[in-house]
Formats: sequence, structure tokens, C-alpha cells
Amino acid sequence: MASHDPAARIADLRRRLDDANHRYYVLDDPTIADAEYDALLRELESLEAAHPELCVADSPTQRVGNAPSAAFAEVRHALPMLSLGNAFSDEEVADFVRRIEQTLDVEAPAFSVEPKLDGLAISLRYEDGRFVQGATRGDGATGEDVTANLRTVKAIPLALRGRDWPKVLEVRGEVYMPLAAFKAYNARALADGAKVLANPRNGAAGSLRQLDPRITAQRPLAFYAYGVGAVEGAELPPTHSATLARLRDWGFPVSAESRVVRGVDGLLGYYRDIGARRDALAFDIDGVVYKLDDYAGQREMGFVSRAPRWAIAHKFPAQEQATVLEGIDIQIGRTGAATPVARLRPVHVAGVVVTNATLHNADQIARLDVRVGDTVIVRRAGDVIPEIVRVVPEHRPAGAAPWAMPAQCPVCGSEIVREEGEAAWRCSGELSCPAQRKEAIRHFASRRAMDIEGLGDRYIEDLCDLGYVASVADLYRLTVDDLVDMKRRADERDGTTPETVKAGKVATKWADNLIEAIDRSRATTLERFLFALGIQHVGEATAKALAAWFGDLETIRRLPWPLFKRVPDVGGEVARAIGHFLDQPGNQQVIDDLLARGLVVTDAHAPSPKLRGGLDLATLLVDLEIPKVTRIRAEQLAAAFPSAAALLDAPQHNFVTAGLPAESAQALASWLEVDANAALLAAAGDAMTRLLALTPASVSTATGPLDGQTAVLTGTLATMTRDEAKARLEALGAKVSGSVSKKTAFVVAGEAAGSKLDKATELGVPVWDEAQLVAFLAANGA
Ligand code: D41
Repeated sequence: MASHDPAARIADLRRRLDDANHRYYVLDDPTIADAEYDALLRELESLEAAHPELCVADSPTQRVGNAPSAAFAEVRHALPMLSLGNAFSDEEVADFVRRIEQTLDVEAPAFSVEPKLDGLAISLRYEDGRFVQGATRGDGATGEDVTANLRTVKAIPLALRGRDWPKVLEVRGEVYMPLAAFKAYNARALADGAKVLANPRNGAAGSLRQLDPRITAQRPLAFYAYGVGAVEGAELPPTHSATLARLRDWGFPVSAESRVVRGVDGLLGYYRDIGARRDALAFDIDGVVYKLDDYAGQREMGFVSRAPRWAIAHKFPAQEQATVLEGIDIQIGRTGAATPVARLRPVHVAGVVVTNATLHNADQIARLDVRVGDTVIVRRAGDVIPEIVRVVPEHRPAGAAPWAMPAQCPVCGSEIVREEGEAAWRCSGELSCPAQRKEAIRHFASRRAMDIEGLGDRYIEDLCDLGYVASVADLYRLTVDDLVDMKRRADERDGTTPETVKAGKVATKWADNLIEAIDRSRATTLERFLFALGIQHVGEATAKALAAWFGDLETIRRLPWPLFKRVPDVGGEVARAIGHFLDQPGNQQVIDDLLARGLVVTDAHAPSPKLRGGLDLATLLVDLEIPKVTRIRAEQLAAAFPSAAALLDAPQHNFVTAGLPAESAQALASWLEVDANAALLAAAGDAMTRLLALTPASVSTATGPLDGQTAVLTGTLATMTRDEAKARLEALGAKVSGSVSKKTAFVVAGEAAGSKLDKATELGVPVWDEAQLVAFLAANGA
């Protein structure tokens, strides 16, 4: 609504800025983005500069902040808290320095420089070394007494350290919320269904304005000192930088990033250096502050209204912008989690075009009451994904409806469900959902999993969409021809000029490289492989523990879920998730296919001796989570029954004879009546016996005729499965590998043996046929 009448435009700007100020400072409930506020204020400043006759004392340009809210007592600052002018460009910084150089007749004066924290300015009063009063900045002359709240901020000293402090000392600084603390606080709030903080600044401001200091105490606030107010009864050093050092000695945190630099080049160099490192800092900053270091120079420069002419804030581009929410997409993750993603009208935020923002989950959307069509404030801070901070309700289009999670997965059409007690909604399609399949492959190929170099998102998309790959096992069947073919079809589909055709020749180097990378990934460690499977709740640490504890894939893939609880840090939920994964025939098929296509775990070993400790019937009964069967009851049962099988055969009254109270005996009997439970107990009992037989205490480290030799199986055997042949060779001490090298001792070639046989012939590795293998195994008793 640009008006050609400057007086009308000025009035309009003042009203809007006053409004925004009131909401921001008094109500703590801002509705316009920082960038918009800055833009309005600057427009007003320039209009007033062009029309000095229209400038009045109560203009938003003539004051900073607003009246304190009624809840806290007023505090008059002994010395006013100054405001700080802003520079947004190198030219404005050069002007600032030039003014100082001309006024003081100096060249390239020294400046004390530091980051400008995005928190809340406060003043702390110390008398005889004790903290007596803390106040917000307020309008600079009068603030709010938040002493009780500030006492809870651990970074603020209650008594000064060191010696020679003044009788009265006012310290000025910024209270802020470190980013890690902010993220942790919000993660917690999200999980608890509590209100999340819009940004760290609101976190700090909101916390200090709590009427109950106990709430403030729970907020992870921090503090940096950046200056002094009234000082009585002692002399301060002659420079700002030396004063900061003195404050540090007295026990105040001072920014570790503060420096002394000279002249405009020094200032701009600092600005760029901090700007480049901004995302790595532990706190949000919105710019840097330059202060003439020498106090005598400061006094000579003086003030304009309440802003010193010897200091200025050089701001970074704004981190918040308003834009329109054009839609909400549903993204399906590896485990089916359905995450809403905001599709935004593209907007520049801090130098980057933002088109998407995270909405966390359905609860968060409800809490923000975001609707498609809304004008929203988008924030981009550090390396975090842009997020929607709030809605501007005034701009909501008529008829905008509240958002609801769709009933069906937009990718596969399966039902989207929410499990009890969970925040996340999930697509129930599992691996029949192409989105989940792609995510599973992406995870499988990722660096920390199978580390298939070069298998990026685009190839995964095309491989899946064009039908070359349906499961991770299919990756190991791909040929160079498949890849070239896929690329050609993808190019045709997209109408793009085929990159694969250069100078009339089909380029295949990339495909060679990718096939080679897939090949290389075949030999892997057990922990990588377990992690790569993408089992819910099985991250790297759990995968590593499972590998260390059980040692071998064949053991793990046949374990009933309660046995997984023997691994430290694996609880019922994780154990069940692993069990659920392994119970799916499709998943076992994928593991079979992977092994058949040459995947080898290179570090298989016997189970950890520590495992024996927990392999007894009592522990198993506890791990089964049978109602009313506590540790004590489980021990009584284990004393009365020699095995799980014996317990399964016993009539119910025997549980009472074993010493169980009627209630527990009844609960156990009912539990056992469910066929699946009885089967689980039987299977777990068997698995336990197998594990006990495998743990090193009972198995001498195999010394066999094939110790230290590596064998490779290829082709189909008629008299035994590949797994069986592998196990029998291993029983004789051999390592069975999936690929032939010079170090291979021999290759067993069955029916229709392929490239491994060729390779063996080429390298001169001995080749056995099935009859030789059978004879050898028989001769050695395997
Ligand atoms: O980090 C800050 N937000 C910061 C604010 C800082 N590092 N230094 C500051 N220095 C001053 C003067 C030069 C006036 C002592 C400030 C502020 N003022 C300030 N903060 C809010 C209003 C003014």
C-alpha cells in the first residue's frame, strides 16, 4: 500500500511499527518477520530524513522497545542502556569508520569487535561484589526487575571473583539460549506434546519473563557480558577490550570470539570470517558489533539520541521471511514414517532460496494451526532445515481449512496408521510401498552401511521407477548393460539429451564404476550389514552390539526376539522390532538373495563368551515378558523344570508345585494357551541351547584341515544347499568367501558355475567339482 503522500505513508509506517513493537516487546507474540520490521523501520528512517519537518519525538525511530509489562516491578537503570545503530552494507560500515576518523583525526583506529547475539539485553547490578538486581533493557531508561529469574541463570555470577572490583558495578550483556539446548528443549517438548519455542531468541525472552523463577531455572539459558553501565568506587581500564578482560576476571562470560581489529578492512574481515563460521557457532547471531576500543575516543564521539556514535551493529541478512504455504506434501521415510513437508512460495532467506520447510509432524501442524494458503514466517538458522515459525492469522484466506493427515499413503495407497502412544503416523505398506523401498535402498547403500560409492538418489529413483531394482538384493544382479539401458530410458522419459551419448559413442565409464563399487561392497562386516538392513530401532551402535554379541549372521537371523534382549542396551521394544523384521518371509528372502549373490560377512566369529551369562531358563522366562512372571517366579520355575521343553509339557498344577502363587501360575498357563506363545518359548529354548553350544567355553577354537584357507562356492550343488556346504567347510576351519582372488585356496564349482569359475581358471586357483567336495567332507568327518 505505497502512498505518494509522504505524511500518510509515515503515519501508516509508525502505526504498523508501533503495533509490531507492542506485540514483540510487550505481548511477546510477534506477528511480522524481523526482516519485514527492519524494512519498514528503514523506510520510515529515510522518509523522516527526507522530510525533517515530519519527524516527531514519539516516532518508532526515536525509541527502542516499549513500556514494560505490568507483572514485574520497574527498574530505573542508573545509567541508561544505550541502543545500537545498524549497518546493513559495507558502505554503511565505511561511513561509520570515516565519521570516527574525521571527528577524532585518527587513521584506522582500533575497534573491539564481537558477535551480536540474538538474545535479550539485560543489566546486572553488583554492590560490594554481590549481585543485587537484574533488569531487562526495557526502553533503555526503565526495565523490568527480573532478578529472581536471572539468579537462576548459571552463567551469571552471584558474587564477583578476583579482587579490586568497584563498590557499584553494572554489567550489561545478553541472555541467550544456546542452539543445542534449544533443539533439545524442543525435541523434548515435541515428544511431550508441549508448546515448542519458535526460535532461541523467543526461548530466552520467554524464559526471563516467566513469573515463576522455577520455570526459568529449567530453561537452558546462557549469558555473555558486552559492556558496563554505572561504575562507582574504582577506575576501569582505558579501553573496551581491557574492560572485557577485567569482566572475565570478575567471573563474567565474555564472547570467545571477541577481537581487536583496525580500520574498515579489519571490521569487514571480521564480519566475513564470522559470517562464514556462523553455522558452526553454538548460538544464533544476527550480526557483529563494532565498538571503538578507546574510551577517550568514545567520550569524544558522544551520542545521537540514545545511540552511541562510537558503536554500530553490522547485521547479517535476515533469517526470517514471510511467504505463502502453497501445499503440504507427505514424505514417506524408510520405516514408513509419514512426515508432512511444507511447500512454500519460493523466498530468499539469508541468501538461500527456500521452497520447502519441515513441519515435524501432524501434532506440530495442529499446534501452529497452519493451513494451506496461509502466510507463514519461515526461519532458516544455521545448518538446520528451514522451519515454519508461525502463521500470520491476519492474512489467512477465507475458507482455509484445518489440515488433516491423509488416510492413504500418497505413494502406494496403503493405509496411513498411527500406533498407540506414538507421535508418528506410518504408511502400512512396508516394502510394497515404493517410497519405503527407495529409502531402504538409499540407507543400504549409504556410506556408513554398505558404502556403495556413486549410487546416488537419482540412480536409486530411476532404478526403482524403471523396474531394475525392487529390493536391495537386486543391486547385486545389475550389469553394466542394465545401467546403460536404464540411463537411456530415463533420458527418453525426461526428454533430456542423453549424457551417456558423447560424440556419437555411448559413455559407459560411469556404469563400469558403479558396478565396480557394488562389487566392492559385497565383502562387508557383520555390523555394517546388520545396520544396512534398516531394521527399525537398529542404528549403528545396536548393530555393532548385536554383531559383537552373536558373531554370525546365520545365528542372528534365526533367533527368536527374546534372545536379543541378552545384548546390553537392547530392550523389549528393540528386540521385538528385530524379531518382527526377521519374521517377515520377504526379509529372510532378501537376506538369502544377498548371500546367493555373493555378499559375504568377513568377520563372522563365535558368540561372545559373555553371552553365556544370560543363557538360562530363568532369564529367558523374564525376557519373554509373560504377565505376572517376575524374576523371582522365573527362578522358581527354572529350579523346578530342567528346560523350556519340560515346562511346555508340564500341566498347570505343576507351576503351583514349583512354588508359584495361584495368580502367577494361572497367568503363565493362559499365556501358554496361545499357540504363538508356546511356539515362541519352544523356539527360544532351542535357540538358547544352540547358542550355548556355540559359545567358546564349550567349543574349542576349531582347528581343522582347512584352517586359514579360503574357499569359494559357485554354481548349484545337487546334494546339499550352499549354506550347508558353507557350514561344513567352515567346520573344517575354512573361511568361505564370495569372491575369487589369488589368495583363494580352491573354488567349488557346481552346476552352471559362472564368472567365478572363469576367474579361478584365469588365476590358476584349483577347482573342485561336487564329487570332490563330497569325498573331502566325508574323509574329514564333516
Ligand atoms: O550481542 C549483543 N546483542 C550486543 C548488544 C553486543 N555484543 N554489544 C552491544 N553493545 C551495546 C553498546 C555498544 C551500546 C554497549 C549490544 C548493545 N549495546 C545493545 N543490545 C541491545 C541494545 C543495545
